[in-house]
This record gives sequence, C-alpha cells and structure tokens, in this order.
Amino acid sequence: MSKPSNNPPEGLATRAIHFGYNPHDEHGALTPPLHLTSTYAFETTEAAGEVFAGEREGFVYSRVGNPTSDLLERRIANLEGGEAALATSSGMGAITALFWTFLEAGDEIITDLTLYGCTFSLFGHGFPRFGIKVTHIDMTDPANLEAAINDKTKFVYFETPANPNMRIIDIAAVSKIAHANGVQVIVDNTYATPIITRPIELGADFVVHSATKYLGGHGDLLAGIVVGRLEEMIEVRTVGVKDMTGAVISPFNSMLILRGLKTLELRMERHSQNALKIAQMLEAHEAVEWVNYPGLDSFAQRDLATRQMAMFGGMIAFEVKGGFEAGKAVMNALNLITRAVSLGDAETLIQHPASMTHVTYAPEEREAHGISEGLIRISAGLENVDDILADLAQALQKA
Ligand code: 7XF
Repeated sequence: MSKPSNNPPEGLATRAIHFGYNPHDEHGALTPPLHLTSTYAFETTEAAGEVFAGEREGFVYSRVGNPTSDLLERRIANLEGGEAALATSSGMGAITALFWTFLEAGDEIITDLTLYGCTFSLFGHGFPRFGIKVTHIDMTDPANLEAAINDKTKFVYFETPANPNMRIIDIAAVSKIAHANGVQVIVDNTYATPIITRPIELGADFVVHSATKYLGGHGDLLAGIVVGRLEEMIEVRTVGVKDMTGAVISPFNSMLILRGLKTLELRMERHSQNALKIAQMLEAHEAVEWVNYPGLDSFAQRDLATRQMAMFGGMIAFEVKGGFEAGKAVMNALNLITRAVSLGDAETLIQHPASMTHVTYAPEEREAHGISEGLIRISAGLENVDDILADLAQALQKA
C-alpha cells in the first residue's frame, strides 16, 4: 500500500516526521537518502542548458541545490508556514545570505537592543563598512518603531525571545507598523523554533535560524535556515548564497537535521518542562537575585509570552546575588551541567554572556542593551530534571 500524500495536513510533529517525503519514491527506504554529490550529470548538453536557464527543473551543482538539503528546506518551510527555505552552513551564514541579497549602501535597518553577540557585531562593525546603518531601539514597545522608521529603512530585525536576556518582541504588532511603512520584518526564531512560535503566521516576512541549536538538537553540527516567500527565496539562493557568501549547507548536515526534526516537538516539550522547574528552583533560592523565564508568573512580559508562545522553551537567564564573582563560583562548582556556549542540545549548558557569547559588546554597550555583567544563561537539556536540580543546588551553595 502506498503512502497517500507527501503533504499531510496533520500536526507539527507529524509534518516534522513526514512532510515532503514518500518512501515509495526511494525504493521504500523509510529514511530519506543522503545525496553526497557535488555535481549532477545531464543526458545532453541541451538538457543542461535548459536547467541552467531555469526552463526545466533539476539540480546543477550542490552550491545551488541538493536533494537531501531540498527536503530539509521544504520541511522547515512547511513547519514555519513559509513558501520556501534555504539551508546554510551556519546561522550567521543564513543571516548574511539574506542581508547581502537585498541590502545596498545607504539602506538602514532597525533592530532591538538585544541580539546574539555576532549579529550585534555584524550590525555594528560589519555593515557600517558597506554604508549600511543600523539603529537599535527598545522594540518591546512597538511604538518606538513608528518613531524610528524613515524612508531609508529596509528591514526590521529582531530575536524573540532575545539572546541572552529573554526579552520578547510582539511580532504581530511590529509587523503591522513595519508593513504600514513599506518595511520588511525578519525574525530570528532560533530560541522559540516553529513548535513554539511561527513568526510568518504572525506577519513576519522572513524567519532565520541558527539550526545549530534546537532544529539539529544534538550539538553535532553547525547550520542555518532562511524562510520566506518563494520569489525572494530564489533570490537569496541565487544571489545571497550562490554568488555572495557561498555558505552552503553540507548534505550530510541536512540529513542530521532531518533526523533531529523527527523529535523536535518531543524535545521542545521536555526542554520547556525542565526549564520551568529549573527557573522555579532558581527563583525560590536565596542565593539568586533574579530569574527571567517566560513560564514564570513573575516574568515581566508574561501576557505577551502567553499569547505568542505555545510553550516557554528551554532558555533561562538569571543572576546570582553578588554578581559575576559569585556566579563564577557557582558555574565552576557544577558537575553535570556543562560550561559551554551554544544551546538547544540534549546536555544542559551554562555560560556567561558578558565574557562569552556577548563579549562582542563593549561593557557600556551591554549595560545600555540590557545585558547585565552578572547574567548567566542556562540552556535546559533533556536529562532527568532532578539530576539537573541537584547539581544546581549543590553549586549554589558556593555562591
Ligand atoms: O552561526 P551559528 O549557527 O552559530 O548561529 C548564529 C546565531 C544566530 N542567532 C542566534 C539567536 C544565535 O543564538 C546564534 C548562535 N548563538 C550561539 C550562542 O548564543 O551560544 C553561538 C555560540 S558563540
């Protein structure tokens, strides 16, 4: 009996497992094949010319497309509710491919105060060299956007929740203002994943991901994804990646992400459950100054988080009383929780943004952008939560 459809209308977990692949197209192989090839053979010179001219469908060279990566791209576009996607060699590869496709000298971007450190340095150090101006505003109040937009503004860009302090941006409200002014919206959905928030359904034009994180989910690869409308994504592929960055994903990594996606919903549920328990334990601990986790009643943007997020995810920001000196003692006393950057892995990870992921900000920039020197970030893993809590409890005694 053949499998009825490549496009099941089912829920997210089902689509993450089945969308776009019919085993009977591939000898019944349950798992999609890994196409490790750099180039593609043509039966005739004429056929090659037609594919290159875009008159006929087909793969030509793996910098432009690969069947394994193509399945990954279609599956993620489907999960995000977008028309098309492009996979890249890293999250930064996704962000730069998108921007280099559409930006020109003289263009301007408006972004939130808080961004992942390398996105912040791309905007602050990279773009100005090419005549592109970036303005940071407090986008947690969308009214600030109205005031900041001018006729050179091309894109609004933000993360939600933001790395590392967990600020939430109202995607629908920001998109409405941007679109009324002819500006496109890009959301970095790395922290939330499409299981938790689907920005395109809320009005965003593009979604970018570091697929290194939850989408891959196993800490064994680097990758990125851009999702958007078909016509624009063809440009991102044929200009941004093909001609400008060359930051194409390896088909091997596409296969690993396809494997990771099968458990994405399951993992996000467990990450969220574990993170809530960790956040509650931290909040109740006398050695802890504050905790930011959208699932806590005390979270400042609780209403927006509840509206915009299906679960609250695996990321927590907190600070130990006594600032980073005390925080360092806690971090160094951990045995199970691993001191490492990155996030979204099975292992619970802990890091200090001011000296690690966000060292690209000057100290006064971190202060102005809402990243305190003592902030510690936890990526809640998939271990048994009691083991994580026990490790934290013994380490907090060293604060
Ligand atoms: O190029 P990458 O795959 O590392 O992705 C860049 C990136 C883009 N957006 C967000 C929200 C990210 O968090 C990242 C990477 N962040 C890691 C972290 O915060 O731990 C990178 C380790 S320095």
